[in-house]
Order: sequence, then C-alpha cells, then structure tokens
Amino acid sequence: MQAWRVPDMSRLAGSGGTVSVHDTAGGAVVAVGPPSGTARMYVCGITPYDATHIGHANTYVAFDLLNRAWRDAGLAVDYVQNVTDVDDPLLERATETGVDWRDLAKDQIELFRADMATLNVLPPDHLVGAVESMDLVTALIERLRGVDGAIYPVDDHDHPDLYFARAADGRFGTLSKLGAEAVEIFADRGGDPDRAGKKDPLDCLVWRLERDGEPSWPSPFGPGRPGWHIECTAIALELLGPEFDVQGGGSDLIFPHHEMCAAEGRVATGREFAQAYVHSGMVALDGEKMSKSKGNLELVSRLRAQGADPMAIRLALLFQHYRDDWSWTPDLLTDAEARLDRWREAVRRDAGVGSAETLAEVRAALRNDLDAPAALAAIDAWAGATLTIDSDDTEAPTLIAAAADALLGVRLQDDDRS
Ligand code: 5CA
Ligand code: ZN
Repeated sequence: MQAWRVPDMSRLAGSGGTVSVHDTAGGAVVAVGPPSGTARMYVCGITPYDATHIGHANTYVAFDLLNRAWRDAGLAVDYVQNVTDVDDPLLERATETGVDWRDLAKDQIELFRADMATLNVLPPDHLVGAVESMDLVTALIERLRGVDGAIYPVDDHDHPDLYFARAADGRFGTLSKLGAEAVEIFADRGGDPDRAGKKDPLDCLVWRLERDGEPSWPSPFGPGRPGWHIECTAIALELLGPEFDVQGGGSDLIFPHHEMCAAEGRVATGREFAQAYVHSGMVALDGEKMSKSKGNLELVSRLRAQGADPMAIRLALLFQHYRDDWSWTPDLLTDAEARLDRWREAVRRDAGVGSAETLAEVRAALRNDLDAPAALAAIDAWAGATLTIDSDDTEAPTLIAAAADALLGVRLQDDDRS
C-alpha cells in the first residue's frame, strides 16, 4: 500500500482567511474552524461489511477538501473518523457468508484504507472502532443516566434494553427539521419506531442487552452491545470535546444519525455537540442511491482493477459539487481522464501562463463551500491557455501542479502510483 502523503502547502503561501461550508442545522453557508490553532472535525466512517463504493469515496473526498482547505488557511486539523465495526448489517452479512464478523470487518477496513490511499484522501488522525471504544460508550451512557429521564429500560421483560429519550433534549429536531415523516425515515435507516415498550417511537437504542449468538461486552447495565448513534457521540466527545467544529457525513445521516448524536451530546454535556453539521450529497447508480444493502454499487477497487487512474476517479468526483445528489456513469470517468491528460500535459510544459490568478480562484472556490467544480474550471482555463498561448512563466506549471495536489488532492507530476 502506498504511504500517506501530507500536502506541502508552504509553496502556495495561502495562510489566513476563512473556510466556509454549508451547515445543515442553520441552513446557511458559515465560516468553520477557529481563527488560528486547530480545527476539529468528526466524519462518520464506514460500516465495514462491503467494499468502498463511489458514494463513500465521494463523501470522504468532500471532507478531504475541507481538511486541505483548513490546512491551506494555516490551521492544524484534528480529524477523527469512526469505524462501525459492530452493528446489525455487519453481523447479518457475516452470518450470511459464514465468516467471522471480526475477520469481515478487518478485511473491509484494510480495503477501505487502501482505496482511500489510492484516491489521495488524507487519513484521519484517529480512526476509531466501536469495539475498542466500549468503555467510552458505557461511560457516556452512565453519564446520561445521571440526567433525569434521559435513559430508560424499554418495557420488555426478556430484554429491557436501554433507550435514549429524545424528549430529554429540548433542541431535538432542529437539525433535520422533520415532521411526522421522521418515523418512517427512522424505520428505513436502522431505527425501531414500532418496538413495544418505548416511550416515544423516535427514542433510540443505546445499549442492546446480550442475545444468543451475538457478540457482547460487559457493562454496568449488563452484557450487551451499543446502539449505533451512541458510538459516534462517545468517540467524538472523547477525542474532540463538545462544540467541535464540524460533524460530517453523507446526507443520509442527517436523520436519524446526526440528530441523535447531537441530542445525546447536548444532554450529556449541556453544550452544543458540533458547531456545524455538514453533509455531502448522495451518489446514485441506475437511478437509485448506491447502497451496500441494495447492491447497486460501483466500487473504487473494481474501477482500479479495470485500469482506471485513481486521480481520474478523484477528478470525476470533484467535477460534482459535494452537496449535489448525482448519478455515476462511465462517461464521467472518460471525461475525467481527458481532463487529467490535459492538465498533465500543461504542467509538463517548461513554462505556462501566469498562475497567481488561477491559484487565487482555486483557493477562493474551495473556501466558498468547497466549490470543486469552480476550482476545476479555473485550472481548465489555465491549462487551455498554457497549451495554446506562447508563455514564459517558468514557475507556473510547478505551482499549478502543487496547487492541484495540495488543495484538490489531484497528483499531476510525480506518477508514483502503486
Ligand atoms: N458507519 C456509519 C456511519 S457512523 C455509516 O453510515 N456507514 S456507511 O458505510 O453506510 O457509510 C459511510 C459514509 O458514506 C457515510 O458518511 C454515508 O453517509 C456515506 N454514504 C453512504 N452511501 C452513500 C452514497 N450513495 N453517496 C454518498 N455518500 C454515501
Ligand atoms: Zn456516525
């Protein structure tokens, strides 16, 4: 596997300035990150039961742009990502295929890391599994139990699992702003609105007591395993603290996942969970959201095996605005390959047209809600001019290549792909 590379921003001299992204809670593009020091970002990671598809890649490339834009603005970034390495879909897939759930998770995590590396996605500083976070999860549930009415055992004699009462959070709903349709969405996305014995259909599971044949961990409330949302709440609060800068993920996580995380976090700490909630759009294939459960997938590893240049895959993703929903088609890759060839040809020239304006445009586009399509258009214009106009700026090709690498994560010059 190729080593991770941290981009060298120093030659671009872009320190200072703010980075803005769209906050789902406030419904507006807002400045994110502190004026100086360290920006703190939590992005929801994979459930490792199947290979990385283009939808996942799109989401992690989007937050990679934010990571790079912050660094370019002179900030350090503390980036945390979880791995949902124990949950219903993973356990179900392991049972169906007759493999140990731990082996399935381990293999898929390795594949994910390799896929991300080939796409030049900077790794998070902490990649944290649920399995290694059981103490954090149980400590958070204990803390929530200390808040009147926040946690209760469901009224079920055989399995009095623990639930988080959404009524404990006065701001529940302010992220997704859903009405009655929330119940159906909750059911579609792993929730259990119809479970008997709950106080409210939207209360969410935090501790599932041991069942036959399921893995379990000891806890003060009996052996069991965590619900999904509490895992991310616990990991984020431990590693980043409350009011961290950005919680991110695909828009399928706005509800219930991020709504629940935010509610649990607020009730536990009395403070806002994240300062901004940022969501990437959904990628579809053949008209339907790409998803492991439906099986309509285009895999990064398959495209690679078919000979696709990973930088072209990345460019195909960057051609879409991160907040848009869009459909993957093979043409996107063909177009991206042509763009990559053009850019590579231009940066191989001994001289090009001046780069200062292009650099400013690329930087401004990315700092304005990660507008990668506008950044691509700026480099397209530079490459087009460089390839057609006699020019004498000998620094320009190197600077543009450095900017494409550092800001967009698109490697043009050193062709050292594995
Ligand atoms: N483990 C949880 C998050 S804690 C989870 O949602 N895992 S996942 O493997 O299903 O998705 C990983 C990330 O990819 C999430 O941020 C999710 O929002 C995003 N994602 C999943 N499907 C798509 C898609 N079709 N298009 C864009 N992003 C997607
Ligand atoms: Zn999550």
